[in-house]
Order: sequence, then C-alpha cells, then structure tokens
Amino acid sequence: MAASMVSSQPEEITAASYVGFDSITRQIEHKLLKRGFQFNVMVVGQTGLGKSTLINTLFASHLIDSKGRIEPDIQPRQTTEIHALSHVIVENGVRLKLNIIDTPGYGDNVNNEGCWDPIVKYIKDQHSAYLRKELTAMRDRHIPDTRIHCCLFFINPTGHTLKPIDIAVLKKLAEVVNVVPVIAKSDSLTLEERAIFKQRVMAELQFNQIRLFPFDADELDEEEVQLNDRINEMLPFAIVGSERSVIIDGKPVRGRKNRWGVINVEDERHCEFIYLRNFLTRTHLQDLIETTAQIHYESFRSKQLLALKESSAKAQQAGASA
Ligand SMILES: Nc1nc2c(ncn2[C@@H]2O[C@H](COP(=O)(O)OP(=O)(O)O)[C@@H](O)[C@H]2O)c(=O)[nH]1
Ligand SMILES: [Mg+2]
Repeated sequence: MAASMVSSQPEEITAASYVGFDSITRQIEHKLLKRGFQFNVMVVGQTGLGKSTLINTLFASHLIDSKGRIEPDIQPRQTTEIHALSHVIVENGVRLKLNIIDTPGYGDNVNNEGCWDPIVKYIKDQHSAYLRKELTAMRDRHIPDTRIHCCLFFINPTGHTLKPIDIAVLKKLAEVVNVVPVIAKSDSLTLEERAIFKQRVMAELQFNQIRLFPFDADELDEEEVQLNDRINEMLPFAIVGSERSVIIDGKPVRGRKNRWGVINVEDERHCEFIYLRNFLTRTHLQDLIETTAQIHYESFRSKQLLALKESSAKAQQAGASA
C-alpha cells in the first residue's frame, strides 16, 4: 500500500501529493492584512525648524482618518509637550496605522544640559510598556506597539556645522532608536550649498561615531545592500515642508510661495521630500519596524531583565543572611 503513495513520476505533482503548504504566504498575508500595520515616527530638533509643519506635510494627501490638526490654514502653535497624532492610511486594502510623535524643540535655554531627557525617556517608556505587556502571565496575543520605529532628526540649515548640542542629542538618540537625519528648510540653501552641507554633516556624524539607520547586517542580500548604499549616499534628506497648497499647472500641491517663485514640496528638483517619504513607506517601512524590535528593543529588554535578575538575587541574599 505504502508504495502506491509515492508517485512514479516525481516531476509531476499529482492532486494526491499536493498538500498545499505553499499557501502559507497567502495565509500569513490574510492575517497581517486583517490586523493592519503600526508605524510610529518621531520628529526631533531645535525649535522652529519645521517639525510640526512636516508632520502635516508628510502624509497630508493620503490621510483618510486623522486625529488632530488637519486644518491647513491655522498657523502651527508652538509645541510645548510631546504629543502623538494618529492617522490611518489605507492603500489597496492594506491598513497602515500611523502615529506621529511631535516633540518640543530643545536648545532654547542658556543651560541646555539634559534638555533631551524627556525625549529619550519617552522612547524608553514605550519599550518598557511593551516589555511589561510581554511579561504578564496572561499576555495578549497581539501587543499594541507604541515603540518608536523612526526618529527624524532635524538639522538647522546653517551650511556650517552641527552644534555641539545636536551631537549630544544625536548620540543619546542613536543608542535607543533608528535615527534618520534631515536638513530642515532646505529651501534656504542653494543646490551647491546643500551638497556641501550634506557631506559635511555626514563627516561630522561619522567622526562622532553616531550610528544611523540603515545598519549593515550580514544577512542582507545584494539588492538590499545596494538599496542601503543609495540611502546612505543621500542622507541627510534635504526637505521642505508646507502647510499650504499652491496651484501649479492648475493642480493644488503642497508648496511654499516666496517673492521669487514657488517651491513644490513634492518636486524632486526642488527638494528631497519625496525621497524621504519613499524611504519611510516604500522601501524601509518593514526594516525600520524590524530593526526597532530586533536591535533597540532587544537591547533594552536584555538590560532590564538582567537588572531584574540581579536585584532579585540581592534580595534573596539579604533574606538568607537575615
Ligand atoms: N522656509 C521654510 N519655512 C518653513 C519650512 N517648514 C516650516 N517652515 C516655517 O517655519 C516656522 C516654524 O515651523 P514649525 O513647524 O512650528 O517648527 P517646529 O518648532 O520645529 O515645530 C513656521 O512659520 C513654518 O511655516 C520650510 O521647509 N521652509
Ligand atoms: Mg513644533
């Protein structure tokens, strides 16, 4: 009997020998689609560099459901505390839940010691909340993810160098989150100045050993390595944000009008906004989420668990000697 189960023509899959596990990709897809995806982006940088404006520009034309300010004509008020905006984007049946975390600018005071603490604390608090949920006995099968997957760091378009405070903040951030630097308000630089400034910033970051996303990893295939190389060549993205629409060729687009003309935020000849958005959504969305879980969260988790173990060992010792 057993012999009859083995097909005499191995190259031909008969109906009886097909078990159908190749449908696992569709099964996974179905499950993931039902749940949707969560993506959390944070913006950090000095006051007035256009962080709040960019948040409103980034996915403006794609938002279908949004909590928070969406009226374009209200001037942005100054951001005084960390706050999250949540949006939902749906494309071809895929739901992306987007949290964008705006932070107050830093560096306004005479003494800026520790001004980044609330931001770093916020990032760690999300890791900590996730860990607590993971460690409960009756943990949910799906833990809501508020961990920051990407931190956009805004650089002042001075054309000179980074400030010491920026270096200090970047160092702290890069330890806990994927950092992606952007040159803010790049409409204030000429294309030539922009190219030189980009190089200078990257050299400074390298000199200070600040580790930016994307990371090198052994398991990357050739295509992924090439993609990351292209991103590394482009960093920092030189961007322009705008809360207003201007009419170009009869169509409303996000743009800035000044005395000499109009800057179209979504025109790659004008700035690199589109590259940033493609990077965030088209090419590196999954990678940002994965790196957060596997590198940043993992390192937080192992430190916490080790500390927990040590403190319980000490408590036991104290108990034994008492
Ligand atoms: N020239 C220029 N101005 C911008 C740009 N983005 C924002 N602004 C303006 O800069 C000011 C501060 O923006 P805001 O988003 O509040 O900065 P934040 O403090 O970093 O949140 C506002 O008047 C914006 O209209 C930009 O890309 N180019
Ligand atoms: Mg702001």
